[in-house]
Amino acid sequence: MHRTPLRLITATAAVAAVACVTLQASPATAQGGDVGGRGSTFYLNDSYTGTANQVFTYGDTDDVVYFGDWDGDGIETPLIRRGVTFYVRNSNSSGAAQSTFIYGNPGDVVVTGDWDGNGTDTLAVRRGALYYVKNSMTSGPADVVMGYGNPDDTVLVGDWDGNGTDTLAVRRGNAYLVRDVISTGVADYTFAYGDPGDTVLVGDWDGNGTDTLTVRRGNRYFLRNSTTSGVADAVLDYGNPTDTAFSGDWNGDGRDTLGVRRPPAPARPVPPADVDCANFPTQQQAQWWFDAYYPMWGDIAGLDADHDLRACEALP
Ligand SMILES: [Ca+2]
Ligand SMILES: [Ca+2]
Ligand SMILES: [Ca+2]
Ligand SMILES: [Ca+2]
Repeated sequence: MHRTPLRLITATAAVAAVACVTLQASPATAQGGDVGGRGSTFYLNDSYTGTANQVFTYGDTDDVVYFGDWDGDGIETPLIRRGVTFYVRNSNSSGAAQSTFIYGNPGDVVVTGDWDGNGTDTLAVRRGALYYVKNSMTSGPADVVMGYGNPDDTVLVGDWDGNGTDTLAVRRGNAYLVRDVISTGVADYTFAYGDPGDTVLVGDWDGNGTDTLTVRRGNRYFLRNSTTSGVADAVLDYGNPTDTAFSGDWNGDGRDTLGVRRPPAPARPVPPADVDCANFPTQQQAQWWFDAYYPMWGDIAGLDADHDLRACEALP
């Protein structure tokens, strides 16, 4: 697929050496696999500003979620997996699944990509070093079975050569072994990027049609626009260090940007409304109650008439 022209990404530094930044733990994720994390709310950003411009809910907090272009309109949207059933949604908006289908076995590892270059992303099931590639979102046998890498390799999916088809790369530490065809064989080339412990994302950051890597450390992202060894082309901060981040083209402009998945906020206790100082035998007990609710709800029970943050001062 031909992509839109390059647009420069605003970055906090033009170039930075990747290896000199302190590593921070963050959830593992990679384009092609499920996004990981928890939460049914998805915050998508079409640029690298501080606020998501598309926010919606889909599925349940603990669902396994993938993002891809299931209908070929250029926009990547969510897909939920529950066992062998996949629930497709083709817009980044809150709502129900638009179609469902069955594929693979419950224990299979699933990756997604546009294996045949027709513009739609579909599934491949991984069993060890074998990939059962399917070119349609339907039940039935695989279209291609291929072997690549070792059973314990981390696998990434991307269009590394920009020819419109997604293929595999396996990661070993900070080395990436890239293959540009969907067939059994050895790597076409290898490059190194970042540190072995880095979280990595795959995407077309500059919109030139080729997918490349970004490594993530905390809420800092080190973008590189070629699958070659070297330092970051751009560095930027986004979201919170605890976010589960993933990448995709949320608006069909040919450029991949970030999204985060967050679990719902913990339920807040509902403060009782009919409490007053007569409910407490001592000032200290009234104070405990007051201190529990005051930070979020204020003096809802009117225990601090003189507003000095001491509750029920007339109590013993
Ligand atoms: Ca789509
Ligand atoms: Ca396809
Ligand atoms: Ca390709
Ligand atoms: Ca690119």
